[in-house]
Amino acid sequence: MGHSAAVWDHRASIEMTKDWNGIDQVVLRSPRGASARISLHGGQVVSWRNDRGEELLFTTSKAIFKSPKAMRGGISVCFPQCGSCGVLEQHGFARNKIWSIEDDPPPLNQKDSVGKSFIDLLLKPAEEDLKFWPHGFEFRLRVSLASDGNLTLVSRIRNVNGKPFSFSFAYHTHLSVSDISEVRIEGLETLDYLDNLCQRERFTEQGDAITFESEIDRVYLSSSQCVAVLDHERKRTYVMRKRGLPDVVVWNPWEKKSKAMADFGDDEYKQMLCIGAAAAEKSLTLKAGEEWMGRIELAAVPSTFCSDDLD
Ligand code: TA6
Repeated sequence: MGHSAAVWDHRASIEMTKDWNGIDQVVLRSPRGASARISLHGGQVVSWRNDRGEELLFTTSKAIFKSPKAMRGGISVCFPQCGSCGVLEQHGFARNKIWSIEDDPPPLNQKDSVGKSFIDLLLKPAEEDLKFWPHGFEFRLRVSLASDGNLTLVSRIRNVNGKPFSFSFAYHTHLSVSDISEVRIEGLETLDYLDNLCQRERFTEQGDAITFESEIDRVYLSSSQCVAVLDHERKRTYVMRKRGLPDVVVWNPWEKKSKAMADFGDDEYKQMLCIGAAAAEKSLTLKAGEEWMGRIELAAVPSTFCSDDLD
């Protein structure tokens, strides 16, 4: 398998491996020992570890690693829709497809290359996708790991069709938390949100921070570029910085729904928070030849981090 010139420079920190279905996975490593594992199934980040080897992403113990369904956990890419609508599968087909490694992607910002180990993935529509979603696109996903262990995902979606098309998008990020009752999110307070548990009715967030005591399934609208998830018990704060993605999905199924999901442990909702940078409320439109970019950078820092640090 070939690698682009930039990847080649970082070759020592990239390994190829396979999962138990024989699907390729790419493992990125930082010099200090942080790592990220990316599956070609869905372009899904299935593991992200800090330099102490601690797993930062949640994966259900009941995961069904079977094509074409995406495994529940990690970071999954929702495209061409976030949610369920029309004939397309829930959260779109991108997460259920086998991606390829791209040898020579169009150049990206230096910030997303220099000093990082990274991999470039590519998804193009298959014949069967065109039956349900008849739009020519090229979806490039770069996943990179910086020397400090920060993880960045950059998605570039190009319209290679003659006609415009619209889509919605999300990075569904399943964070590993100590106990959901001990977690709070800062950076979404005072925002309007659509409540998926109330037919997407619009409400305004009243609390100082978002805390959890029951099922939640919301899309917070037009947030700032930085959102923090504070895990008191682990003394860890996840910081998510986003670009091109106005909204934030917040989901936890809580007890009853957990029990109803075949691929989720009954009590696993306690250890999981799904938070997703998204373009969900308003769809995005690309004219012929246009490209859209959506980026997230995730950091896991000690909880001495202060919410004043949010930009
Ligand atoms: O964005 C939240 C949500 O759409 C929830 O409604 C919930 O169903 C979740 O995503 C998981 O979806 P999935 O298709 O992965 O089971």
